[in-house]
Amino acid sequence: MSRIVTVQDISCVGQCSITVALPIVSAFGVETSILPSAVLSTHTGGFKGFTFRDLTEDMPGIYRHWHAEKIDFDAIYTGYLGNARQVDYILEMASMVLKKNGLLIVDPAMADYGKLYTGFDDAFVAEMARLCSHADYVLPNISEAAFILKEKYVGEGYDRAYVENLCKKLHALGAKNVILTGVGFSADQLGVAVYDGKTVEYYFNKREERNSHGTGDIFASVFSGALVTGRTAYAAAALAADFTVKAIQATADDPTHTYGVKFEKVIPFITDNL
Ligand code: PXL
Repeated sequence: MSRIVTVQDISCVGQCSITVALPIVSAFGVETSILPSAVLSTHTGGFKGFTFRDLTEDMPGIYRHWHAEKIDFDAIYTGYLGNARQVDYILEMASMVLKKNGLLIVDPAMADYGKLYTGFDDAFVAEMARLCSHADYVLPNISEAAFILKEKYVGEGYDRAYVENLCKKLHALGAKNVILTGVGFSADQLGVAVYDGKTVEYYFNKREERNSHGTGDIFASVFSGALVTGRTAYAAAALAADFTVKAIQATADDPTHTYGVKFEKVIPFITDNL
């Protein structure tokens, strides 16, 4: 059985980050440990006055303890980080507790629609780019890829050359495999591009009307669970895309539910297909 540790924040309310990763990765039958990067009362998208406790300085003590206890992991899966200094700690942690041939999966959760999330700046982007350069798998959306590479963000109307340039440059940066999310070449299509350094493959669904918060975290969690249980990157990305669409659809009957999506209702889609 695999053991994975996920490094991201605890947004106490908000259906994102650790509150998504724990149930989803666990649904694959994978033991899921956590290293919280920060504790917030809610996520930062659309709430005002949220609390924020930065846990950067707790991190080294936590993974050094694991190392002393000879606890190690098949994968480290990182998401939203509370501070640029956490990148050095994650790399040290990987050198101490990631198994030989273990996977570093990095979701550079920091931007959407061409804008950085509240609280992030260029220095943070530079450190996230450095973390991506060490990753076995990176899972940026187009905004995050553009920030990391200092490329122009194009919201719509881009072509395959634009998408494949982002994939190839992320690979040239050092990321061994690239899963670029939020890709669509027409108004009714949305999906992913998967690049292993040789070929770019696409997987699309019909685009849902609603833009929803936390879907990047849901995608990355399904992808990570599927990958460590033996699926190929393409199959894991396709499953993650399908799950994310179903979670958005499961929320469609409740227009007042705006801060996240009801992924809980879709967990059987994972367990029924194991
Ligand atoms: O869903 C990404 C995410 C995770 N954690 C926090 C966030 C966001 C996006 O805004 O604010 C705290």
